[in-house]
Amino acid sequence: MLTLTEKIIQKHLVSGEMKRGTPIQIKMDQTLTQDATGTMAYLQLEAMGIDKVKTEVSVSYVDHNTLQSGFENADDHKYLQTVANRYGVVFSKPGNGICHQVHLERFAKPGKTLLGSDSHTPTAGGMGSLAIGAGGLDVACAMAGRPFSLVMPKIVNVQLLGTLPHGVGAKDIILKVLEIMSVKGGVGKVIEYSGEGLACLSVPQRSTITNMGAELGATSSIFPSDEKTLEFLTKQNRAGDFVELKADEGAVYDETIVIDLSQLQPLAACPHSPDAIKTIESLKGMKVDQVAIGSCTNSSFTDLMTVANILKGKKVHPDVSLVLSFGSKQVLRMLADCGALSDIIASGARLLEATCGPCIGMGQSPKTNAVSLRTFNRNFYGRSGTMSAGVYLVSPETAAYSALCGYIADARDCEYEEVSMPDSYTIDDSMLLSADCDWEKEVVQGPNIKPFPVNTALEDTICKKVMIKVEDNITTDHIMPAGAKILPYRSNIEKISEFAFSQIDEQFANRCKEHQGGFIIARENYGQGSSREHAALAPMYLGIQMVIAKSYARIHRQNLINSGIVPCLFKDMQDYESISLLDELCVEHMHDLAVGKEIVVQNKTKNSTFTVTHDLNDREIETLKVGGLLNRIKKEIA
Ligand code: MIC
Ligand code: SF4
Repeated sequence: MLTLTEKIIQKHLVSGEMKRGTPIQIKMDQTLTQDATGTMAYLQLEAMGIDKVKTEVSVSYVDHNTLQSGFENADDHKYLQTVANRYGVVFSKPGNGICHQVHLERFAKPGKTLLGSDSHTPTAGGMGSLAIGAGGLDVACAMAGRPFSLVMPKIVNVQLLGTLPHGVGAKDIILKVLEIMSVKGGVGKVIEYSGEGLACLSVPQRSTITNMGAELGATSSIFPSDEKTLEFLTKQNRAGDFVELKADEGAVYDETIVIDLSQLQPLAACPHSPDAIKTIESLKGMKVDQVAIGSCTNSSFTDLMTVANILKGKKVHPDVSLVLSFGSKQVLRMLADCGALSDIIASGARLLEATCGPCIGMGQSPKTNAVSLRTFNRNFYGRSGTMSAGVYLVSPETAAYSALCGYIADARDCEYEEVSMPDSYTIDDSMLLSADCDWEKEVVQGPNIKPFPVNTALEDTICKKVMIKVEDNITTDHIMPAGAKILPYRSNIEKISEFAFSQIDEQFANRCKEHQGGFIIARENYGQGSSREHAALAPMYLGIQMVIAKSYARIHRQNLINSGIVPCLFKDMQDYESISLLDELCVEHMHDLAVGKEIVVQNKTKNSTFTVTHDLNDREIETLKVGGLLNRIKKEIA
């Protein structure tokens, strides 16, 4: 009796046993990268010296960084296009859409595994694919045909009952799950959805839910592949990709959560965390300055048709700036063809291209102290580009109706026509450049693209100072912010490292330079959020050798190890309390690092000693000892 997750893992298992909590390796059928993490991933792939990618399909998307305000973005795009051509990777041109939306439309398949260098890769779980986010180097390894290492996850069953009421969206389901489980409740788990409530959810709606499963810290989220999956695939002219998939009757889950959809209310995640959930009823009437609709969570054709139906014949409130970005060219073109785009424009909405846009801080930063309602998945402090703004994450229904009202409003009070799936999707893959690899063509690497920085082997004794001490739930946006100013340097670690932790500690980079790096001290869920390995590479470049925290988010922990930074665990939070900024800490015998072996830390400044633990396995220890994954692979190849 197996869960759906176990069935897919079993088919892809390369090593290990499906015993929860133990290390396993699985084969990856598909990969995806996006531009902000992709340049590093392809530089790493080039360093591996393979002739062609070994996956069934690998796609390189350009969706994050498309403003091209200087030569930097354009350099990155050209490199990505030519390197894709060289290695047999499909290239999705800028403007073709957000990676997760396009992948769902054109590539994701039930029962397949997908590894993506973006934390929202589990979006494809909406059609029964086991899709996992990871750092760029892990994705490069998967492209080179290496199995992906992970810990066999626990499996949570979320049973959905009933049907969604008018004015309540799929977004409200995942916000409810976030309220129940919190931003760290999903670490080490896959969230599997089941129950009669599935019948009212289309693939795009299911994908809203699996997308934002990333905010639970979950390894992945997945829905069964059923008649709704077949309907979506058929309408995308891909019926041949369908296979039916579900958990066995009597499969054993580690946890079960039951949600009655008919009882669900519209919800919002309040500043600054996706799990700070309140009902719209309790927020109703709060004045709104900006409404932003789009992102990989809520920019499907059906989502934006719903928005168009709410806006139709009405005007956006004079005090509100409403901005829309589209999930894909397919979505945009279909809205144009059916006239809905005209309704949207007539309402006074502002339009952006089919990219991540304001979700990653590429423009549309709200005004000082603004209330910004967004259909996105993250509302971390500062991510919008305006430190004093408060971002509320809501459904497209709530967002559109509130944009008309000028205050937070309950879409259950709004009359609009419900949207059903289109009869068919418009297929036009002309912005997807084929994966025929062309050996002759040169890989073009402009001056913005600097070599991938490689760490040196682990030192036996580390005697260094504490460079920063931070609180719970530090996000990768805190560690390595994004936005229009910083994102153009994603291919230049030396330059981007100047911005590490800049939103919470402007002196971090300078301090590291002055002391040649040292330690980071943190609390729970360190590194939640994005898959950006820059959040490990920049600290590594600045000389950080060890992080001591209470717990880590999965992808960031792996990125630290891949970069050769040792992630240790506090045994006792009194020890955290005892450490101050610039204390000198010493650890010895790091070459004897072994599974389960504690590490003694001397605090030379405080004249005290404490022990820390780690949960590293043999493979991870080996990686750390040689100074990171790239060194290890090079050694293996040699
Ligand atoms: C995000 O939503 O934070 C991003 C930007 O898509 C990141 C990837 C990145 O930082 O490039 C993610 O989710 O992994
Ligand atoms: Fe892009 Fe935002 Fe989705 Fe990240 S969360 S992939 S920035 S749309």
